Amino acid sequence: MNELGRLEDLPLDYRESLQQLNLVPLWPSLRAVMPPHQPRPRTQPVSWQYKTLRPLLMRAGELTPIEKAERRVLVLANPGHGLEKMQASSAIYLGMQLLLPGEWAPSHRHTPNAVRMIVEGEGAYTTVEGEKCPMVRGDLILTPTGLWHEHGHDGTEPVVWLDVLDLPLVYYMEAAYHVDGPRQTVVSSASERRLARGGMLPTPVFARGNSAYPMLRYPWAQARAALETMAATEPHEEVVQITYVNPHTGAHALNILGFYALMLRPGQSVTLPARSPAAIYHLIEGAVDAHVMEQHFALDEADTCCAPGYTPVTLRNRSADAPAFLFLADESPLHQKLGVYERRD
Ligand code: GTQ
Repeated sequence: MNELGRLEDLPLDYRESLQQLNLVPLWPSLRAVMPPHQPRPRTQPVSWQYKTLRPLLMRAGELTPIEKAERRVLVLANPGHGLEKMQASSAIYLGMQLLLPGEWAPSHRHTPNAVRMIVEGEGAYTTVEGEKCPMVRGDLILTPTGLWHEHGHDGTEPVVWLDVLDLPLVYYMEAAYHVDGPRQTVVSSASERRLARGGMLPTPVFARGNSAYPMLRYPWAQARAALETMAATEPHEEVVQITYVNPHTGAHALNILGFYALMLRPGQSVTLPARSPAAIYHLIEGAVDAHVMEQHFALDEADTCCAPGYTPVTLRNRSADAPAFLFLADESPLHQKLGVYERRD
């Protein structure tokens, strides 16, 4: 590959003339914006230990009342992007949110899509567009773009969940904004029960237009049971994984980020192939070693790590007699829709 001309090779008066007219020569920057064969991600392999993060989150509970925070969140920021950017990867935002008993995080809606993965505690709920979704450890709750959502807590212990948003992408698009709203009236609950039978959908004849997001809560008990059934009935399947989908369309549950649950059999090790999207790994249950590039992360329950795209990730269950369960989020739907998705074996 031949060397391209540098900016310094150009006469100063020429560079100044270009600059004054808002013009830039491509060739000095061409290799940087499109490096040979594969990108150079800013996203670094990073892990966040729940044990070390939790006391700081609880301290935020003492330092900042919910009225002063609206959402009391510590953002899991990737230093490769600069902490102030609040990005785990180019498209993924991660935050640990704390709600204390009796607290209320008021209703709003925004353009970025969000999901919650419940980490700890009982008695909290999110109301999404009038549907009350109880928060139970391991549940996945969607708050898709534009839908009203608010969080409440009737229990007695702190509740913590992991927020996953496509905020960095929507912000980059200059399309991120929010609107505050009044407290919602609860009109329904349990979309997950209406839609819990695989291959069979409710078919109302006289109902009007269905929501683009028919299922808002994916209970962990059902996801875990699906994984255990898959592991038992498909013993030769190397990767025991489910994708959270929209049950009406079979497509990813949200448009931009993909969400999955993965089970490692006792003692199992799997290497997920290099794919273009970045991904995050959050341990719901068990003990797992994650190997990303030159980094080794010993994940315990509620720990989270991230991996850039274009790199394989090895996951190993450290227990020889118990399964391990992970929640994954990645940028696959975005890459697939844009036609840039790749797998490299
Ligand atoms: O709970 O609505 O972590 O609006 C960031 C922005 C959570 C939320 C975040 C949000 C929320």
